[in-house]
Amino acid sequence: MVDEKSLEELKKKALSEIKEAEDEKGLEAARVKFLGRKGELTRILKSIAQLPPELKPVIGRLANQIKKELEAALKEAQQELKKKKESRLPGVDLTLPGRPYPLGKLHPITQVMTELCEIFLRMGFSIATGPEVELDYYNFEALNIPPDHPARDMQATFYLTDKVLLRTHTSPIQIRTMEREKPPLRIIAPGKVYRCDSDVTHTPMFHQIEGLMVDRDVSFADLKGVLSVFAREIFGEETRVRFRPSYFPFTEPSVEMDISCVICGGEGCRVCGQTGWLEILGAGMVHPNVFRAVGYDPEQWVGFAFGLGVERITMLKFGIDDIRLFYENHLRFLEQF
Ligand code: FA5
Repeated sequence: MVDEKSLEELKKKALSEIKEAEDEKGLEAARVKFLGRKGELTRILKSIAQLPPELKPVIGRLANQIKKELEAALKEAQQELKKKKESRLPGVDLTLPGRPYPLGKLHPITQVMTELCEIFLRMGFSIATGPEVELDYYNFEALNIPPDHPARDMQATFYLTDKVLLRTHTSPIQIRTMEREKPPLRIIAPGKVYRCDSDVTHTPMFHQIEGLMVDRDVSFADLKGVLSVFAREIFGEETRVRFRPSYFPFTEPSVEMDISCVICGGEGCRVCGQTGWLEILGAGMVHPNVFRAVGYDPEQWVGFAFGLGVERITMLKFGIDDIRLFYENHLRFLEQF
C-alpha cells in the first residue's frame, strides 16, 4: 500500500533522474517513467480511489503536489538544456582559452636603422633620401671618381647600362642634396645599397647611413666629436673607438672608424679577421672637388661626411657572427629581436 514515506522516496528518485538527464531523450525517458500513462506516479494517482477513506485526502493531496513539482522540474530542466544547446556552435568549444595572436615585429636592421637615425636627429641632423637605381654621375663622377679611376674597383658595382647602376653607397645623396639646397646643411641619408659581394661580413644588398654637415667653420674635431657621441650612444659609454687614416676620393683627409669587436672582446675572431677591431664606417672632410661639382665655393664652405654600415653595427650590437642570417629570414632567428 502507498504511504507518505514511499511517495517522498519516489519524488526524490524522480527529481534526481530529471536532474541527471543529459539531453532531451534522457529527460523524456524520466517523464515517461514517472508521469507517463503507465508511469510510477500516474499508477499511484489512479490507485487513490481504492485507498481507505481516511488516507485518501492525505495521499491524494501529496501525490498531486508531487506531480506538480515533477512537472515544474521537467520544464526547468528542458529550458536549461535548450540554453546549453544555443551556446554551443557546431565544432566550437567556447570554454577553451583563446589562441594567442603571433605579433609581427620590425626586422632587426629596421630597428637599428631607426635607433641610429634618432641619435643623429637629436644632434640636429635631418633626413634626406635618393634613388636606389642611380646615375653613374651621382654615384661616382660628382664624387670625384672619374671614369677609369682605379677607385671604382673599391666598390664592385652592378651596372644596369653604361650610365645607370644600383648605387654602391649612400654618398650620391650628398650630391643630390647639395644640388638642391644651399649651405649650411646637416643631413643624414639612410638607405639600401648594392655591391657584388658575399661572405660572413658582406651581402650583395646592405644598408648605409650617410651623414653630411656643411658650414663655414666645421672642423675634423667636429667629425670626431659627432662620431664618438654616436658610438657611445649606440654601444654604451665604455665603447672603444679608433680612427685610422684611409682613402676616399670624395673626402680629404679620410678616415675609417673601428669599434672594439664585441664578439671576441678584442681577442681576434673570424668576424674581425683576428684583429680585435671591426670597421663600421668611412668618413672625412668633404673634398673641394665635390663642392665644385655642386656649385658650392670651397673657399667659403667646409664640411665633413661619413657613411656607416648598418648591418655591421647590428651584428656588433646583438653579437651576431654571420651577416647572411639577416636575409635568410628564418623565423627562429628573427623572433629573437
Ligand atoms: C663607403 O661606402 C663610403 N661611401 C663611405 C663614406 C661616406 C666615406 C662619406 C667618406 C665619406 P665603404 O665602402 O668603406 O665606404 O663602406 C662603408 C661601410 O659599409 C663599411 O664600413 C661597412 O661597414 C659597410 N659595408 C661595405 N660593404 C659591405 C657589404 N658588402 N655588406 C655589408 N656591409 C658593408
